[in-house]
Amino acid sequence: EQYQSANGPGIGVHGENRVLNISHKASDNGPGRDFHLFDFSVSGLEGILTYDAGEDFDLPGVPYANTDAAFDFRDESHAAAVDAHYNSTEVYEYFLEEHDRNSIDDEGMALVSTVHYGENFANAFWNGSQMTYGDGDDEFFIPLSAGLDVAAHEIAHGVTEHTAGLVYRFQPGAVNEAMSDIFGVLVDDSSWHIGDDVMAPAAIEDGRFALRSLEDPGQFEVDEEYWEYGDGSGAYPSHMDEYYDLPIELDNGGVHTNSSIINHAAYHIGQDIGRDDIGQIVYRALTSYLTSMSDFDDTRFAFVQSAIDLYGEDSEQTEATRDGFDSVGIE
Ligand code: ASN
Ligand code: ZN
Repeated sequence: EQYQSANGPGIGVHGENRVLNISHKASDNGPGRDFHLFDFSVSGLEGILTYDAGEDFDLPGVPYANTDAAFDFRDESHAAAVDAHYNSTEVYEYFLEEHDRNSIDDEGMALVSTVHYGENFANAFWNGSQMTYGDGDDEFFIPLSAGLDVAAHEIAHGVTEHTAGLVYRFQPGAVNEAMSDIFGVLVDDSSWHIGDDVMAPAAIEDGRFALRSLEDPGQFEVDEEYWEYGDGSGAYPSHMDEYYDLPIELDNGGVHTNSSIINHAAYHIGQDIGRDDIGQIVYRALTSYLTSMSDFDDTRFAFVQSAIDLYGEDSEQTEATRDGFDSVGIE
C-alpha cells in the first residue's frame, strides 16, 4: 500500500496545539478520505504508527483514522492519540540526537503505539513489540499517552529488550525499570518525576502529583500489599537499607519498587554532572555492560566503567558516579 504524507493539526490531552506528521492512502484521494496517524516522513525509520484499540484489548487494533486532517476538538477522544503520536517522535529524536540510536532496535524499526486500550485501563506498557496506552480510570490516571516521560519509559523498555535484555524480575528487573524511569525523566523537560502529566485531578488533590520521584522516592508510597516486605514505612526506597524483599508474585519481586534505589543514585549523579552526562553514562552502561542478569552491584560497575570510558578515571563524572552509588548503599 502506498501512502501520501501530509501534515495535520491536533490537540493533545492538556490542550496543546501540535502539528502531526500523518498520511493517507495514495489511492484514497477524494474528499472524506481517511487520514491515518502514520508518519513515514523520517528517512531510515520504518514509521511512527499510531493505532486505535477502541476500548478493546486487541493489538495493535486499527490504524488511528479521521476523515479530516485535523485531529482536534471536534472529537475529544483524538487527544490521547495525538499525544501518543507526537510523543513517539520526541522520544525517537532524543535517542537519535543524544545517542545516535535509530529507534528501538537501532535499525529503524517502526514505533508502534495503540491508544484507547481497554476501558478505564489505568496503565501503559511495552508488550515486546509496541507501546500500549490505557485511557486511565479518572481516579488515579488520565490517558497515559499524555506523559512524554511515560512514552519514553515504555520505549526505553524496547531499547533495553534489544540491548542488555535485563530479565523482568528481582534485581535485574528493577534495573530494567530504573533504565526506563531514568530515560523517562531525561527525555521530558527538567523534572525528576515520572507521571506528573498523567495524574487525575483526584489523585493530585490527594498529594499524588506524580507516580514516582527519582529526587525523593520516599515522598510516595508503594502498593499497600508490599509494605510488610520493606522497613514498614511504605515509602518507595531510596537506599539499600529500605530494600523490599518481595516475592516474585508481588511486582515481579519488586521491579517497580526497588528500582527507586537505582533511580535515586542516578538522580544524585545527574545533580552533580548534569542531565546530558548522566544520559551518556546510562546509555553506555545499558548498551555496553549490562546483561540479562545484571544485579545492583553489576549496575554500579557498569555505570562507573562507562563514566571512565567516556570521561576518564579521574574525571568529576566518574567521581560523581561512585558517589551516587555510595549514597544509596550500593558500594
Ligand atoms: N507501566 C508499567 C511499566 O511499564 C507496566 C508494567 O508493569 N510492565 O513498567
Ligand atoms: Zn516499566
